[in-house]
Amino acid sequence: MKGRIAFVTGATSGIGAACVRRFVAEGAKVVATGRRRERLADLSRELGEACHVVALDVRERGPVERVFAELPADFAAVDVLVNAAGGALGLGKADEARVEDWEEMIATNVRGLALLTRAAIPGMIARRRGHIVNLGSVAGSYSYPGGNVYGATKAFVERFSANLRSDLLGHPIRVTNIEPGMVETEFSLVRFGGDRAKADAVYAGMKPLTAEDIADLVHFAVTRPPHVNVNRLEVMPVDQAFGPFAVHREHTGGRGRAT
Ligand code: NDP
Ligand code: 8X3
Repeated sequence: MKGRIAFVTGATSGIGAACVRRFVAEGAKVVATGRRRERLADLSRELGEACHVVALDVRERGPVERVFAELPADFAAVDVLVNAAGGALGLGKADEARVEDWEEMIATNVRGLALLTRAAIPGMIARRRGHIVNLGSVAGSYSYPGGNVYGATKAFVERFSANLRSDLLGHPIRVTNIEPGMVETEFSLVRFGGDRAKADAVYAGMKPLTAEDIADLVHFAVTRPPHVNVNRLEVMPVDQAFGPFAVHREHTGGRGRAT
């Protein structure tokens, strides 16, 4: 990673923060971004000159479009973009979920990720060097109750990543979608609106992935030889797997059958 410059969104917590620390430990320079300024200041103090921090809300189009042009010269030639900013809000079924949560997930996980990527690509093409790493999810491929819009935003990330590969064919720019299952970060705390007991219950009695496990996969993808593109990496804890298809039977009660 020596001589490389990474730009990481969602760097104030979890997977993004772990990527920043891993990249710096491997000799890269990193632009770390997120909304919480105090966390960014902590990261800057911890990592020193190798880490340049920028407060950035990926939902704000103007700042996102300007952010690469406004970087200091020694951080400007970004060749790795890690789109980690995002998350889930709520676990309510489609008829009871908060519409505001849906709007915010779409604004961050879909629109923000797309805008950031769009802003990063021209510089990568000009420098003939680049790698876009997106944080998708198993929720983009597999359905679960209450996953409704969150899973759909991650399906977008998977398709957008693949479509980027089509558009970037002929340029030496790589695109990878990392698709984790359960990773213990602030993800569930955010999903459940700060309810610590509910968040802890998600990981109770099982061994989840860690943010460092995912940073390790991101590092793996970006350190393959230049002719190798890791398209998708799906990963789960050993303690997580798939369920059978759900079938509604009338004798179990619950909602009535469509007539
Ligand atoms: P965390 O909640 O720990 O981190 C989320 C990060 O996103 C924070 O740094 C937060 O920073 C940032 N963020 C949220 N909204 C915005 C915004 N509008 N603008 C800029 N930054 C924002 O969760 P994870 O680290 O687990 O999640 C990282 C990514 O990985 C997400 O996209 C998530 O969907 C995905 N993922 C997570 C899994 C898990 O089980 N944990 C599994 C699969 C995928 P701040 O609030 O300071 O802005
Ligand atoms: C996060 C993983 O299974 O909670 O994307 O949706 S899951």
